[in-house]
Amino acid sequence: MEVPGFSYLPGFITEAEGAALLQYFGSLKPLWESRYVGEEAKREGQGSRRLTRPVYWLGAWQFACLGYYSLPNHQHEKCLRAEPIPEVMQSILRRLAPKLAGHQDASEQGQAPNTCLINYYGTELTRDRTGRMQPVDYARLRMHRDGEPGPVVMFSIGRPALFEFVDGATPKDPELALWLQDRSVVLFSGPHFKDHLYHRVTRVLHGDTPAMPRVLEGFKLMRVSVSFRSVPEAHIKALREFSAPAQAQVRGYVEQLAESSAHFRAELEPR
Ligand SMILES: O=C(O)CCC(=O)C(=O)O
Repeated sequence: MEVPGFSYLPGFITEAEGAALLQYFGSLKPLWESRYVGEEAKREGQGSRRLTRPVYWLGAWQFACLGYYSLPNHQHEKCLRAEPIPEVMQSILRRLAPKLAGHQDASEQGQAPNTCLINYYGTELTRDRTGRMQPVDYARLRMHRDGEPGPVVMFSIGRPALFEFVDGATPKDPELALWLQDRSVVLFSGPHFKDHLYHRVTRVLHGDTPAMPRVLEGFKLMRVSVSFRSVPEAHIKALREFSAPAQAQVRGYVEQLAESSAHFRAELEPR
């Protein structure tokens, strides 16, 4: 499907690439971040604003508690240098370059995305009031806009997901809704799809194929999406370059990441 500012490419990712991506997603330990930490969390009620899904960022990590990168006012202390985008993703992005060029304005031509958000959608086994374990479906993403400049590229792996674009004034009535299939790619850009409409994921279909890796205890993974964006390199900083309050906000998360990541272990080492 192709309309100005939106492209949907079913089956763009090959079976071999899909398998390599799944193996890679399974090698990461995603974080289930909260929007508030520390004193703010106490005010809001601890855990009350957990994100709807565990996430992992590559290139630059944007922590929910610091707010996300967006132009023109949220550029500083939003992006912590993260692990590089792996070759399996880079080679799919290289094949997408001509398509991406059609979504880029003159100043963006030739620019490849330098950061991405990996979303892990699934169900969590939670104890109900009687003490029984019940699966709770968290596989959705609230309506939002991505604030980084330029087009967004998204990969979908796993169960089909209902992806919608909505106008903020009429959110009950999607302007575009489609089921994103396993191994598909979406690109969107421009004043209408990127800057005016919001996008969201409202459902992920249950089922057992493709087989998904186990990433977190008590969590059944159903789908993974990767959304690639571009952030100016000058705005991506090491932890020690953040102010003391920003470092304090994210240190607990970086310590968690460091348990399975040499990159984040190095971030914590004194210089
Ligand atoms: O999961 C998806 O397909 C959408 C992801 C998304 O909207 C985002 O990462 O900003």
